[in-house]
Amino acid sequence: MSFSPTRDRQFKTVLIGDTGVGKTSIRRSYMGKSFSSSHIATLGVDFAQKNVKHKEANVRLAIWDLAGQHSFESVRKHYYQGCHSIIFVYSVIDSTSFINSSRWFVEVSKYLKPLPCVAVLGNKIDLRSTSTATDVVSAKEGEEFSKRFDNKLGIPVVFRETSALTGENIQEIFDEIVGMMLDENPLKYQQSNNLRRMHKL
Ligand SMILES: Nc1nc2c(ncn2[C@@H]2O[C@H](COP(=O)(O)OP(=O)(O)OP(=O)(O)O)[C@@H](O)[C@H]2O)c(=O)[nH]1
Ligand SMILES: [Mg+2]
Repeated sequence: MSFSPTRDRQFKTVLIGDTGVGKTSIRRSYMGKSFSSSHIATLGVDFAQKNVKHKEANVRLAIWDLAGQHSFESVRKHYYQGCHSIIFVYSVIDSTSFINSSRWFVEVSKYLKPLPCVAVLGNKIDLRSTSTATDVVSAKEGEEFSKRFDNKLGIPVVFRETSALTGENIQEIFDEIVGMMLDENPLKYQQSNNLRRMHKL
């Protein structure tokens, strides 16, 4: 698909969440790359770009995959600016990462006003049935957290449970995110900002 900056749409999204929840693995799965079972912590940021067709629109999606370690906040803050969506990721077998989603909300709210549309992903569902942890996160808990964006802040939100290992819901969630960004950024507004944003990716 060839990209035309005047005709097509350009969107930026960021993946955030605790270290080890699977942000890089989700990005890699979406890009069609093989799953890696080792955790090589992202240092600062990683980036990927994909051209996708959504209904009639051609979209170039830039995905910034931010390091989850809290010490990298000074790096992350530069990448929130100009985002069209935020993807919060936690692991369903790590309740601390779920509780910390509220901390991620606080961090991103500091740098991005108003917040754009949001996706909440409960990742590693392939491990839930075999996990020995007593405090796995249920789909209901994840959904309740995500509903706060819509109910309290009026921000469009989508919630899904995913597995970067099996690929479950990965393509689907990115399709939904692109759909939300298109709805939230009508073409007229987008065209006037397209070129400027291209250079700020
Ligand atoms: N079984 C299973 N393992 C996963 C899944 N997603 C990620 N992992 C594993 O979890 C570990 C951490 O994954 P990463 O994708 O590197 O995590 P991250 O969120 O990018 O971590 P940071 O870069 O440190 O912020 C790796 O060992 C992955 O193989 C999943 O859906 N299922
Ligand atoms: Mg990573």
